[in-house]
Order: sequence, then structure tokens, then C-alpha cells
Amino acid sequence: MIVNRNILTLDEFTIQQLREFPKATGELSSLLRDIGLAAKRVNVEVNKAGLVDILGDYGTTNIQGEEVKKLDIYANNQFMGVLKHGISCAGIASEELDDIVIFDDDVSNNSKYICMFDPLDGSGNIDVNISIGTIFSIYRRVSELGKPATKEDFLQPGNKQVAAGYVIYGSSTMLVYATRRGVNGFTLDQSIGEFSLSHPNIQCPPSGKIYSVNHGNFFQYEEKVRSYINGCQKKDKHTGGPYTQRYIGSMVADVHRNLLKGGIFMYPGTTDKPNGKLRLLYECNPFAFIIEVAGGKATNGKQRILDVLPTELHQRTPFFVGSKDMMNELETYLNA
Ligand code: AHM
Ligand code: MG
Repeated sequence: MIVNRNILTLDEFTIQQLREFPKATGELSSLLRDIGLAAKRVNVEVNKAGLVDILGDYGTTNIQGEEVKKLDIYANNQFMGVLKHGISCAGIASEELDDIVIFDDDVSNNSKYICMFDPLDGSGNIDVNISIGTIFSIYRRVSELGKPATKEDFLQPGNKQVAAGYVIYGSSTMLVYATRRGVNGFTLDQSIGEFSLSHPNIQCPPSGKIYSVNHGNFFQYEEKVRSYINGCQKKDKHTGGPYTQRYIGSMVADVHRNLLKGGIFMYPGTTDKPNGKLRLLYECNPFAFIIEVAGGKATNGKQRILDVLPTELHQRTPFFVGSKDMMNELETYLNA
């Protein structure tokens, strides 16, 4: 019998990667499998979101008398649950939680990884049927194995990430993750309920035609950012403009598109919020890692995102990420 080995599931793929590292323990594969499982569960609920009028509104009691949990809380609990019950994660931090959660038990205290995630990014878009996503990032602990993880494990710079990824719940559901060895994308094959390798070795095109930014904030951006945006809008031999503007307001969808097609995504600081809106640990570091592995760049306007030393779990940062040549061009404006 000929078995088609061209189409690998997420589990098969991570196990195949393991074969190339005979000393690997398989902990990272098992962590990714846990994340894939939580993503499948969240996907089922996200797909039901259109039925909310039938099933009952979030945060209320449905007609069966059950409380309907907000989807972002549901997603948070799913990811936290699988990681707690798994054997590869010593603790988590989530955009939905004020503080870290340490899984203080014998198995978890011997796990070498911690995980951070934004369980449902762009959740304001759920009720209008726009793609939303989960973003995650994985670090090796710096605290002593055998003891509970500590806050220091979570306040590491992004350049220490072992892996990072996202799930996009869209017209199809995809899980994309990066390790230092490459970025690979898996599409959920609903017929077998498995993520299957559909986008091997993703490379971000060095240049593209798309810029993504919230234009409503234009007059609140600093002058240099405004000049760059103006440059994107006209025929210009440096920028290669004019570009097309695309902004969904759901970062996972915006950056996913730009990763595949080439482009630049920006969430700059504004007069009211100098650090912008996006969170360094849950949103910017994972995307900066993925895009860099794929050949692109990411900065806060002054410094490479991955080199920023975090001081707080929920700190925000201006964020510019995308195709290498476009980012270089942006930096000539920001450094002028
Ligand atoms: P969230 O974590 O509360 O969902 O906010 C993050 C989202 C991003 O997905 C998106 O890029 C951004 O907020 C859009 O914000 P804005 O509406 O200010 O442009
Ligand atoms: Mg978010």
C-alpha cells in the first residue's frame, strides 16, 4: 500500500523534526500538540459564534439555563487547561489574566518550558464574522528545574523564544508556528480533525504592496510616522509606492496576510497612548519572532522588538513589522 507522506499532520511533522535531534526529549512537540488541541476546541466555539442569537448571548444565561461564557474567557480556559494537564509546561501568562499562573506540581516543576498567549486576539470582531486568532510564545525556563517557575521565566526578551505561533480562525482555520529552523503553516482538515501541513517553510517576501495601519489615528502619530504613511500613498522611487492599504483590525489576520503576500503592519504610539495598544509579551514578541524567522523585521521604532527587555507582564509597545525591504525603508524615515 502506498501511503501519501506528503501531507503530514502537525503531530507527524513535529515528531519528524524530533527524529533529526536524537537528544531531544519531545517536550516541545507535546506542548505544540496541546496547543493544537486547545485550538481545535476554540475553533468549534468560534464557528458557533454566528448562532449566538439561538444559543444565547455571551455573558448571559441561555435557554437551557446554562451560563454562556465570553469566548475570550472560554479560549483562555482551554489553553490554560491543556497546558496544565500536559507534561511540558511549568506555567503560563495570558493577556486575559492579571498575573502568571504557575502549575506547581511534581511534573510541571520539572517541565522546561513556559508559555504565554493571547487566547483570542481581535475578539471585538467575533460578532461580525471577521477572522480572529490566538497568539502564543514558548520560552525555556531560566529558573531551576524541579522547583516552581518564577516571574523571571516570563520577563525574558523575545530573542529567547524557542517557538512562537498563531492560530487564525478564518475562512479556514490555520496554525502557523516558527522555531529557529523555520516557519510552517498547517490548515485544519475538518474531515479528520487534524492540522495538516499546507504551507511548508514560509518565507515573507522581501517587499510587497500592502501597508496596514489604523488611519483614524493618523493625526495622533508622530511626524516621522506620518511622513512614512504619506510616502506609502504616492508614487515614490524609494518606497515603491503607492501601496494598497489593508487594515482588518484583527492583527492575526493582518499580519498573516502580510507574511504570505509581503507588506508592513504598524501600530504606532499615539499622542494619547505613546506606547500604542499592543502588548509586548503576548502579541508583538511572537509576531516579531515569526516574521524574523521568515526573513522580515520588527521594531518598536527605536529598537529591534526582540531585544527589548520586558519589565512588566502587560507592557505595551509601538509595533512595526513586515517585509525586510519595506521595514528598511520605514527605518530611514524613523531614523531621519
Ligand atoms: P485585543 O487584544 O483587545 O483584541 O486588541 C488587539 C487588536 C489587534 O488585533 C488589532 O490589530 C488592534 O487591536 C486594532 O486596534 P484598533 O482598533 O485600535 O486599530
Ligand atoms: Mg490581543
